[in-house]
Order: sequence, then C-alpha cells, then structure tokens
Amino acid sequence: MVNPIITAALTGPVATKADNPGLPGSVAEIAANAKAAYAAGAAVIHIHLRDDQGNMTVDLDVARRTVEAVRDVCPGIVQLSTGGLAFAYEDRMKLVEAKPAMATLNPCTMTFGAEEFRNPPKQMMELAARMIELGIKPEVEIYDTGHLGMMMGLVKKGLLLEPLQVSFVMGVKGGMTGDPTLLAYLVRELPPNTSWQVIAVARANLPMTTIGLAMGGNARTGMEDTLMVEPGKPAISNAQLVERLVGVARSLNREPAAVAEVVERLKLSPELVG
Ligand code: KMH
Ligand code: ZN
Repeated sequence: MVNPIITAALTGPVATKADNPGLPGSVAEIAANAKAAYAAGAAVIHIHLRDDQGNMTVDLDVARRTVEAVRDVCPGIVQLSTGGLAFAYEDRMKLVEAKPAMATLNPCTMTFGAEEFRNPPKQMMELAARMIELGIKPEVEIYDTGHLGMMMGLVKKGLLLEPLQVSFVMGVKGGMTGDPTLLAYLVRELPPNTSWQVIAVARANLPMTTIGLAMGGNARTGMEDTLMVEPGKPAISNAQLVERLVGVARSLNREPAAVAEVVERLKLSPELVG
C-alpha cells in the first residue's frame, strides 16, 4: 500500500465559532491552524474562506491572501473549496483564480441537510475546464453512487485528467450514509491508479476514515468534518483531529505521505505548491 495522503479540513460551510470555539475565524487563524495540522502530519490543507470578521466569504482577495498566508507558514498543499452553501456558483468558481494547487469539484447538485448544494452541470464543466487551464488538481467530491457516473462522463469529455483524486463523502443528510458496503462498491468502480479518500462527517467520521485507511485509501479529518473528538467531547483543535487520524494510520502500519510524494503521485503543478 502507498502512504496515505492525510488532508486537514480546517473549516466548513456550516459551523462557526459558536459551534466550537476552536474553529479558525480569520485568514491568520486559518494559516495558524494549517501550520499546526501540517506539523501533525497533514500534507493537504482543505480550506473554506473566512474574512477577518469571521464571516464565510468567496471574496477573491481573501482567497489570494489565504493561499499566500498558508504558503508562508508551512509547505502544506493548499486545496481551496469551491463548495459552500450560501454563495452563487459563479462566485464560488472564480476562487480558482487564487491559484491553489488543488480545488474541489462537486459534480452534482443535491440536498445538503436543510440547504441546497447547487452545482449546475454547465458551470461545473466550465470550472473543470478552467482548472485544467490553470494546472489546478480537482478533488472530485462524490456524495452518492450516481455522482461517480457523472465524474466518469467528465473524464470521457477530457474535463478531468488522470490520475483522479476522489473523495467519497459519507454522512451528509441528502447524500450516502457511512456504510462500508457502499464504500467497497465505490472503490471497485474506480479507474486504476485513482487516488481516493473517505470524507466522513459527524458520527461516521472516525469509523469510516479508519475503514478507508485499512482498505488502502487516503483520509481526511478536521473541524469541517467533525466538531467532536469523541461523543460528547468537543475537539479542541484541527491538529488534535489530525494527530488522532495519523495515529490510526500508523497503527495500521501506514506512514502519512510527505508533500513531495503527494506532488509526484497526484501530478500537481510544482509552481502552485508553496
Ligand atoms: N462539507 C463538505 C462535505 C467542498 O468543500 O467543495 C461539502 C463542501 C464541499 O463544502
Ligand atoms: Zn469543504
């Protein structure tokens, strides 16, 4: 088995400091959390933006400042989210102009808890094409089995280049549940040489990321995915969650992949890596 790529998802599109005071709430706090998560073993830093008042934002200037701030404090690979529930797709897609090494690509629209997660096919394909132009590696987020077919359609159209980097997102209300049999099916359907990970939210976080690691996948954690380190006990930091996941990987005899290895395996553009 290759070394697992550990991703730290520092903040998400829903929770705020009111839900857990350990969540980063400014560009500087995101950078500090990235540095600590990198030191704990994360090679990739997945980011939803916060402005300096702590608000969720898709402001391109904040995106540029965030990419730079993280690159200044650690070598972790910046992966900007183009997701989010509160913003228009047109505003979300322009975030790739901040030129992170990676960015998310969500192939399908869906219900997301009490919200709607809009990813209209035409603009989603424009975003995929723009990522190719800019040399940005998409992280394709699969929330349900049908999303996989959509992803393979993008490969056929030349809008996604191999090696693919895929996340199976489990536990979102409106998407698939954290069920190992679903994961086994999805992994079997992937093209050879695909790099994949489990993103599992809330209660599914620890068991499903552990199962993904045991199956040879990569894994993600962080306060976007879970605010709790165990039932009833809030996580104190992103680094704490990364340390725990790295401990799980090591107990399975899997050493987290270093940044240089991730750049090589995912064929990232070296000039976009800090
Ligand atoms: N919280 C994620 C599961 C993205 O980052 O592109 C949904 C999301 C996607 O925000
Ligand atoms: Zn996200």
